[in-house]
Order: sequence, then C-alpha cells, then structure tokens
Amino acid sequence: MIDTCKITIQSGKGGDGVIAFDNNRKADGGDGGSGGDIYIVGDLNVYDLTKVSKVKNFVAQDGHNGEKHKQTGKHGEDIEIHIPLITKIYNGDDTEIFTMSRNLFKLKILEGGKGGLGNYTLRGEGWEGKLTRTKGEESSSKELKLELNLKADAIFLGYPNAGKSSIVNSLSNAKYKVAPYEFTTLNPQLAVMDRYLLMDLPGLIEGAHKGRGLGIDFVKHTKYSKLLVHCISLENTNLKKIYKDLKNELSHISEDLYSLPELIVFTKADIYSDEQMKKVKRELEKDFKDFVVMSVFRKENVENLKKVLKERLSSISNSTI
Ligand SMILES: Nc1nc2c(ncn2[C@@H]2O[C@H](COP(=O)(O)OP(=O)(O)OP(=O)(O)O)[C@@H](O)[C@H]2O)c(=O)[nH]1
Ligand SMILES: [Mg+2]
Repeated sequence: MIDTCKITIQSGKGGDGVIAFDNNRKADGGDGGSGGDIYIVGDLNVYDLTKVSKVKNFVAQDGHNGEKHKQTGKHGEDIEIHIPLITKIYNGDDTEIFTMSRNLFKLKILEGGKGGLGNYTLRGEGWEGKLTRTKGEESSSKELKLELNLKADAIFLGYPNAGKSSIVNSLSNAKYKVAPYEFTTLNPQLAVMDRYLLMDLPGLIEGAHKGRGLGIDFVKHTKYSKLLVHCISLENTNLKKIYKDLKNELSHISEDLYSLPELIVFTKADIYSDEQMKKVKRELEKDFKDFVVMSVFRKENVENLKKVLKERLSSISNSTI
C-alpha cells in the first residue's frame, strides 16, 4: 500500500486565436479553446495512492486553436486525479493546500491556459484590426505531495492470527488474504459494511511500540476511528491476560487508541460445541462485560456482529460515507 507520493501536474496550454476571413473579406477567425484543467477528486472507492503514484505525471490536454467561421477551438480535456479519503495535499515546498475528506468533492488545483482571441473578436476598422489575434496562454505546472490518512469507522485490532481479516471479509464483500499463520496482513486495509468503513489492521504484539512485529506505522491511519473492535481467538486459554497485555501495549502506542470505545469479539467460536460454548460464555461473563462471541462460519453470528457494530457506530456518530 502506498500512502505518500509526489506527483507533477501540468494544465493544458490555451489554443491560439486565428485570423480568417469569410467570402466578403470580413474577419471570422475564432478564439482558441482554453487548456484542460487539473482536478483532484475525493473518492471512497480508491483505497490508496498506488495508482496515482504509478502515473506520477499528469498532463491535461492543450486547448484547440480557433477555427474559421467564428468557431471557438475545443477546450482541452481536463484531468481528474482520484485520491482516497483522507488525503492531505501539499505544495512541492511542503506548504499545505487542502485536506480531501469528502467523497466526490472536486478541487480545481490547476487551471488551463485561456484561449487566445481570433480576429473576429478583435476585429476593428481597417485591415490592421482584422489582422490581429492573440496566442493562447501558456500551460502551468506544479509539484504536489499527497499524504494519505486512511479513515475508518471501526478498526479491527488483535494478536496475529486472531481472525481479524476473516471477520472483516465476512462483514463486507472484501476478499483479503486469510491464512493460518501470523502476520498475514501487512498493511491496513479497508472494507465497506453497508454505510460504514472497516479497517483491518496488521496483527499486534507486545513490544510493537518498540518496533517488534510489524511496528506501529498503522497508528496514523486510526486517528479518525470511532470504535475499536478488539479480536481475541478462543483458541487461547488465558483470555483475560491476552486482553490485558494488548490493552497495555495500546497504552504505550497511543492514548487515543487506548481510550477509543471498544467492542471485544471472541473469535473462532466453532471450535466448541454448543454445549461447551454455554460454559465458556459463563466464564467469559465473569471477566468481560461487553463482548460478542462469533464464528465466521456461522451466518447468524456474522449477522449478529453486523447488527451490534451498526448499533454501536450509529450511536457514536454519523458514518464516514
Ligand atoms: N475455526 C475457525 N477458524 C477461523 C475463524 N476465523 C478465522 N479463522 C482462521 O484463522 C486463521 C487466521 O485468520 P485471519 O483472518 O488471517 O487472521 P488475522 O487476525 O487477520 O491474522 P493476521 O493478519 O496474521 O494478523 C485462518 O486460518 C482462518 O481460516 C473462525 O471463525 N473459525
Ligand atoms: Mg489479517
């Protein structure tokens, strides 16, 4: 996943105005069309800056020259650069321009050159007036730096292999990689559950704040989240310790993350029979107040978690989308 990149943008040059005459020797040369503009568009369906960084140089089309019969040249085609929410846009010298945080908001970042005027527009008395025209404005260019802060309503955190990606996939139509080993997920990844954005995070281990495991680079992406979904696999026996250790790690990583509203999700419930599960639940209730038990292989569990998450998120604030 690419979350920062530098790009250059160049607007289109304006088309030239032309000199032309009709059959009665009257000026009828049209104006040039304006050059293409560059827009930056916030797009919920773009998850990172990979595509943008591959193109790197964005050049809008030049305006077309004017034509006879007073016809204005065509406007050069604009370019729209789609970027994810929330992306900060900086000038090449690192001064901030704008933070893109709204879906489909279109920011005109560079305007194309204006078209020159043809002799019809500039016509005056006598030949001199009829022989005047102006050239189109030059194009302009600029360097930009883009920096993505992924935004999600709910973030899924837990030890490696806890089943985070499996749950995020089950709640959405995402198909992120799931595997029976640790650190399958290497970068934050987003998924959509109805109106809500979910963020699947890399597995977290103790000492991550000191650089262990995959570190804590992901934290910058959790800034706007409203709910922490703390995933703990029922395969573990010491659930209370696991929970406490991870909370302790969070307290070292970020105060904001530590104090986010939280829902504990015990995963892989299908390793127990229904009968065993009743007992397990009774035990859990002794140590935990607010939790959900689920298996991604049970449709009713997935639906229930979806419902709980939606209730929580709607009671906290509006959805991101
Ligand atoms: N039995 C059972 N296995 C599950 C369940 N959910 C996930 N698994 C399995 O647990 C393993 C880990 O699942 P992932 O979803 O990759 O776990 P993760 O927490 O995203 O792992 P990392 O990305 O490495 O941190 C995979 O083999 C899954 O098939 C579940 O509800 N029941
Ligand atoms: Mg994963």
